[in-house]
Amino acid sequence: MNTYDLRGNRLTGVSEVDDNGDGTVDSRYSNTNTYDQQGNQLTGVSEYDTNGDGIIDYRSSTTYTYDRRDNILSIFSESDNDGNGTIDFRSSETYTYDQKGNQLSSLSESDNNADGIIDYRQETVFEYLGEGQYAMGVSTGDVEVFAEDSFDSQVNQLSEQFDLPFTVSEF
Ligand SMILES: [Ca+2]
Ligand SMILES: [Ca+2]
Ligand SMILES: [Ca+2]
Repeated sequence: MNTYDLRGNRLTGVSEVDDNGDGTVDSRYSNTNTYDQQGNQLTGVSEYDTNGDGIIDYRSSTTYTYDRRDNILSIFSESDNDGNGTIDFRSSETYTYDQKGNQLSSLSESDNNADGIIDYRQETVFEYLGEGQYAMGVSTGDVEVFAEDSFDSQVNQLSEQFDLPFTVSEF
């Protein structure tokens, strides 16, 4: 059971499982999404009734934001892992880009027990070398802000060069 908007984006999806074929639903999963005018997903909500009693046992929601070029700026997620109405987990991803739309950084943070204190953080920075290659620095743990113009000691610079996983402008 899925519904779609005029652009073909999936608005809702529901799957029901009858494990033993007795005609009674044993578990039910639903997903509801919203989109902006450009077709970018704005929100997504997932609900899971693991025992088919009609009471949601797991719920998660995700919110997305974009810049004017439709580059994704942030993803915020939170989940209620036991269906008691209290959020148990939060995470966020935030991204920055240069003028050409090349990704410059991404920051992942998660609060694994939703107590307001970040438990995990990873920041990734990209430096473009031209001809479709870039260097990437990844920092985990207690990250401090590091200089824009260099990879300092808090960042493990990878000497390898990677083929770009996304489209960039020609240099
Ligand atoms: Ca249930
Ligand atoms: Ca909860
Ligand atoms: Ca925490």
